[in-house]
Amino acid sequence: MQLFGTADKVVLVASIVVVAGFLAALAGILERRRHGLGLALAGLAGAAGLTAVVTRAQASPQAALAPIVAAVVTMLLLRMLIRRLDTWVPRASTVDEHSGEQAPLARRSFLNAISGTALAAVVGGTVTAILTRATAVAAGFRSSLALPAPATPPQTVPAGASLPVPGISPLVTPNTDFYRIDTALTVPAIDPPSWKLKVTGMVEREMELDFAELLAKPMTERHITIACVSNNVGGDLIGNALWLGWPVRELLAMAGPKAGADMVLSTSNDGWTASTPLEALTDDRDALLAVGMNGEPLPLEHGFPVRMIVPGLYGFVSATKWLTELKVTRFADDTAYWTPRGWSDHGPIKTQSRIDVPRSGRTVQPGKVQFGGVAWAQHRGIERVELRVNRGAWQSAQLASAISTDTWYQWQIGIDLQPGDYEIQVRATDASGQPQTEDKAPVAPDGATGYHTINVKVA
Ligand SMILES: Nc1nc2c(c(=O)[nH]1)N[C@H]1C(S)=C(S)[C@@H](COP(=O)(O)O)O[C@H]1N2
Ligand SMILES: [Mo]
Repeated sequence: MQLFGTADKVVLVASIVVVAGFLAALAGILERRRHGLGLALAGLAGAAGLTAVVTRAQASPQAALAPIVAAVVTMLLLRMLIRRLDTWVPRASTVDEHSGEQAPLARRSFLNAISGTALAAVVGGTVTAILTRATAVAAGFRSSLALPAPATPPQTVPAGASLPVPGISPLVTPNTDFYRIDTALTVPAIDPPSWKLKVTGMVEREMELDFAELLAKPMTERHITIACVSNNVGGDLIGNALWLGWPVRELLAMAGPKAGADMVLSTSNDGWTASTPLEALTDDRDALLAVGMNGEPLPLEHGFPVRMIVPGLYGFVSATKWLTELKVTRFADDTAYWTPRGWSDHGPIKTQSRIDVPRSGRTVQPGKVQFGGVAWAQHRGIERVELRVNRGAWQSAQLASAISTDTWYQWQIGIDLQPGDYEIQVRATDASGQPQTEDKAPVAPDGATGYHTINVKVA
């Protein structure tokens, strides 16, 4: 989340492959030096893997099986391959100058062992695939799921909300283009019949809700723009979707929060947690227990079957995917996943704006240059967007009509530019009249600030 952004999983998996390859080579060399040494290394690696697996929040017996099977298979193969290799090419200490004639046969048996290894890898892979069929099961449930119609339909999207500017971010982000941020290495696979949401903690009545009960509730459908606190100024960790769900406030009203509670700690199936102010879940802003995204069931990677969506708050303090529990509590008593890792316990979204076109570094034609982009200040709304060229006077852009204050706004402006190099900056002002700050702040602990700045060459 901090270092590699959305590439973190690719980097992690690539490093695991490199480290595993290195360890395997090392085990081979050690085992060849001295029988037992390489086996010990394989055993150690297996034990490390087992520890990593069983200390995870959603540890299952099947999960523990993988590192054990892998370690045992590795040790058997290592022993067999080194024995074969020893008969083919005797180790230095036992070299017999006259055993050369044995080589072709020994060589064949070593090659057989290698193909045996390949076969074992295929069998192992198949077994793993069977063990991870849970994903296919969840995907199957998802594709046959019929979402209920909303009792409260979405706000109508005003005709002028989408501006005809080529290259501008679409007003509604398609699911396939929607940014994804989470700590899950493999996407949790939850089949709806086994899903349950618990309401616990400082409540009059603890509650439990299953998926069928949730789908039977009167649903609300709303466009809401969610954003990641790790989004750099000008970054793309933000998206706007049409979410279908049951307002969290209805469930909390049934449970009855006790006096003194000020936070809801939401937990996901994989143990990740978020701290959301109780107020944001009980006021009229339509914080949702979402089951639908842009007219479809939630995609697995966006939280299937149920996630939270809260207008106005960064995802890390509100948008829990694969949701399983809501604990009503106090900020003084409970801490969410990112808080001890250098991030805030509160995360209201900061007013921001972005230039989508032209892209920074582009060369454009002299004359009227078309600029366009998006601005957001969820739950407050945007009043004005302005651009300035080479730090000159601010010029007002045309601001498109809003779907609601909980979504981003498109803007556009044409500016006459003669040949030359230009620095262009954008700033938004929220509906309370507060302009976004020019002061640069990093993403941690509670969101980046500063003006999105691009450079264009006119020629
Ligand atoms: N279970 C779980 N939910 C999570 C997270 C996570 O790591 N695990 N990350 C959060 C963060 S930081 C963000 S910005 C949003 C992103 O939601 P998306 O991946 O659907 O865009 O999910 C939130 N929900
Ligand atoms: Mo995030």
